Amino acid sequence: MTLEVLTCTNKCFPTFAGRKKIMRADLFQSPDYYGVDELLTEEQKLVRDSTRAWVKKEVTPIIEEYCQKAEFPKHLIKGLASIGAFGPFIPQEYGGAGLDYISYGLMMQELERGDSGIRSTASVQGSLVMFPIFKFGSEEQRKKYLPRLAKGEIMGCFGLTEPDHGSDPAGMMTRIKDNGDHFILNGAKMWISNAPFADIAVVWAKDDNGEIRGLIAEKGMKGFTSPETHNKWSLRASATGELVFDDVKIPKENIFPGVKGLKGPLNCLNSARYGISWGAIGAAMDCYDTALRYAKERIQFGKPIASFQLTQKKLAEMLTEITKAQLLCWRLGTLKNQNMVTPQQISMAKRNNVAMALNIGREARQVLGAMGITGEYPVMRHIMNLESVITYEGTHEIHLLITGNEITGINAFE
Ligand code: TGC
Ligand code: FAD
Repeated sequence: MTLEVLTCTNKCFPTFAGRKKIMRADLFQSPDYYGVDELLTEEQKLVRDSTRAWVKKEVTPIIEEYCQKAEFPKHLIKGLASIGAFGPFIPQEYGGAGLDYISYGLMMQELERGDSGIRSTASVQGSLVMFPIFKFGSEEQRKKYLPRLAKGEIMGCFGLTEPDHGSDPAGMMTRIKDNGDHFILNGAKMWISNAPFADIAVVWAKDDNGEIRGLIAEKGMKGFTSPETHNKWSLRASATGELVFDDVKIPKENIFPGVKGLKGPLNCLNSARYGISWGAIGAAMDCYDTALRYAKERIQFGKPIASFQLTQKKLAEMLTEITKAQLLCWRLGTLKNQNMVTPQQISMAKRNNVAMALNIGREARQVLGAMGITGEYPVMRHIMNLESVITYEGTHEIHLLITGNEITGINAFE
């Protein structure tokens, strides 16, 4: 950063306050080293560009403040709905945008370029709440919930993880007991995104036969509470909470008729993990773009730090990894559009791209020196967010073991 571009005080020496005026501006430019844009349709580019414009206008100006005060910016819900971020791939007859999976991925990329917490809210609403209702729900459930979820009139959350069962959801303790015309739900879910403000929860619980069933619990049902989880250093602009069920009466029409077993929630995770593979590219691109601009402007030893070979190595490696991830996702999206993608291919992309983004974030922060630890730049916030993203939706280790199983035919979980 040169003295000339600084807004100086009238004594004309640089101050932190003077720098802040120019640092917060969102000057993001997306890297596209291999011309991946040429592989996209006009509609896909339109979805990407309009989401990017919305993020620049609505998310970037406010996200740091909400992150600092650890609050989800609820006022963005209507805007997210208006750009079609809730269930982009759900057919239009149920209120979705009816888009293809590359468009969905690009939308998640742009939202996570703004903040992982904003992408999380869209992922949960679309892939973990609307998807299971569409795929496993009755026609009555689809008509009752999907259009309102798409419009953001009601918000949902997804309860799979429990205090004692994270990577191993098959061991879940939450139970539904048949009680004539309804079930009685007991148990607790933990680390649930959007739980504190969600109107409905898609919950996974074992029935009297020990089979995993999916159901819709509604806020206001007696015995259902959702306390917020505080003191997070990560994903601070996203609300996380518990779901506690104490003898909650669940009407039988709230059970999903279309699925039994762990494959129910895991199918939802395939859709959300796919979106995260793209989302991570957004966070990585923002860190790279910030580091590149800073390195060209910051002068040390009389020249831009971008002129030092060690800085160039960092930037060149960042762009290489982003380019590889872009190609991985484009191919993954093409397979998904053809209904040919496997859960194992999604695991590979989720694992690779989140780790890639986290590494790029850490390198970018180094390039920014001390400025990298401040909220004046998005880099530290992205790093902190990605520490959750590498754990949720299957940890880095679990996805490696899914790939290991596929390669060797030997299941490390048994
Ligand atoms: P396993 O015996 O392998 O499988 C049980 C049944 O499920 C089927 N299956 C799948 N089906 C669809 N998609 C997949 N990806 C599937 N993986 C397995 C399998 O064929 C079998 O079917 P069937 O018919 O024979 O019964 O199960 P396991 O108990 O050994 O566990 C496997 C393991 C460890 C890979 C899995 O449980 C796992 O992925 N664990 C990680 C848990 C996880 O990802 N939790 C995420 C919680 S939600 C969340 O984090 C949201 S964050 C939201 C945000 O803010 O974005
Ligand atoms: P554990 O399963 O206890 O794992 C701890 C460590 O042990 C990890 O490093 C793991 O990789 C390792 N490990 C476990 N088993 C093995 C093994 N077999 N081999 C090698 N290593 C192993 N869940 C939901 O259901 N809904 C949500 O909306 C949701 N949102 C979340 C939001 C945030 C901010 C966070 C942080 C989590 C969220 N989760 C949600 C929970 C998330 O999915 C779990 O945290 C995740 O699945 C890991 O479970 P765990 O934290 O219990 O870790």
